[in-house]
Amino acid sequence: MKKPGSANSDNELRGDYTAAGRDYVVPQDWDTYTPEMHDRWRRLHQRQSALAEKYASPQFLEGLGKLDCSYGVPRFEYANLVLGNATGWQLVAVPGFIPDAVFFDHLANRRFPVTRWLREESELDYLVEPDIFHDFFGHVPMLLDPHVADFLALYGKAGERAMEMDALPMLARIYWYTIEFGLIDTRHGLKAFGAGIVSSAGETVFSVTDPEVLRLNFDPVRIMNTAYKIDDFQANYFVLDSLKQLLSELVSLDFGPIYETWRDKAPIPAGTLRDGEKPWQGQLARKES
Ligand code: HBI
Ligand code: FE
Repeated sequence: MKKPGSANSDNELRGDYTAAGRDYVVPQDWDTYTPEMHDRWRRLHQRQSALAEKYASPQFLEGLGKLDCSYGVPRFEYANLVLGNATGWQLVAVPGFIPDAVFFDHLANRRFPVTRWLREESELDYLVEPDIFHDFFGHVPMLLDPHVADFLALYGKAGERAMEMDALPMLARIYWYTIEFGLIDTRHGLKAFGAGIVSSAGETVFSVTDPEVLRLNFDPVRIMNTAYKIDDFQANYFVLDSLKQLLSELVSLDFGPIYETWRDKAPIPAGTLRDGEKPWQGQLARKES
């Protein structure tokens, strides 16, 4: 990971880290968001919530409905009332990307770090780093789901061992292919629940309607060995049968031997079906105009 730095120069992370302590938590300073920013949030929210109605999972929609964040940049202290009651999670504001160990420690303690800055007008469709729209709109609705809530805390607790064992990339792929880019098979067809998908207009439609892209059944060990893309739509997605599967298949897994077996081997390139492997087969979502 890159070292957190100051605002906006090449190779440095965006965001102001000067006020950040050891836990990287900063005040949200909600009063400093401008009317232009609130308007930009409203437009992003409107576009993505309309797409979510068609293509996102019921749990995402249920969570989004409880957050009441369509009017402008949301206040974390209000969301925390809803979250605290539902699953015991709390949001903390951070300047942007934070070091792995700090990130894991927050998650292990049911604190979700949310970036405080909002993307620029020229970046409505695409950006690499997480901003407040990605972090809040994408992640917070799912934190209201009890399975995701418990899974993420468990993921946070798993971080330390993965770092000690030099296997962080393997663990990080679990997060990537579920929390960020996960799909779920529902009675109403294929739906998206990953934050990276639901916060992106293009990928929301692509991930659940494209007839060509590779989709595989959820399989934690396969996921830990699958490379991913950070600057383009994913070349493969993993499909859950239910959010319960996140916990049921992961709590029983002994990560130590898995890390030892694969950490020094090259991962499977994204988008590759291996010999004898069967892709996920089920009902795609229909592309609506
Ligand atoms: N920091 N703010 C922020 N958001 C992330 O998603 C994040 C991070 N630091 C580390 C990190 N993700 C990942 O590298 C870990 O999940 C491995
Ligand atoms: Fe994210």
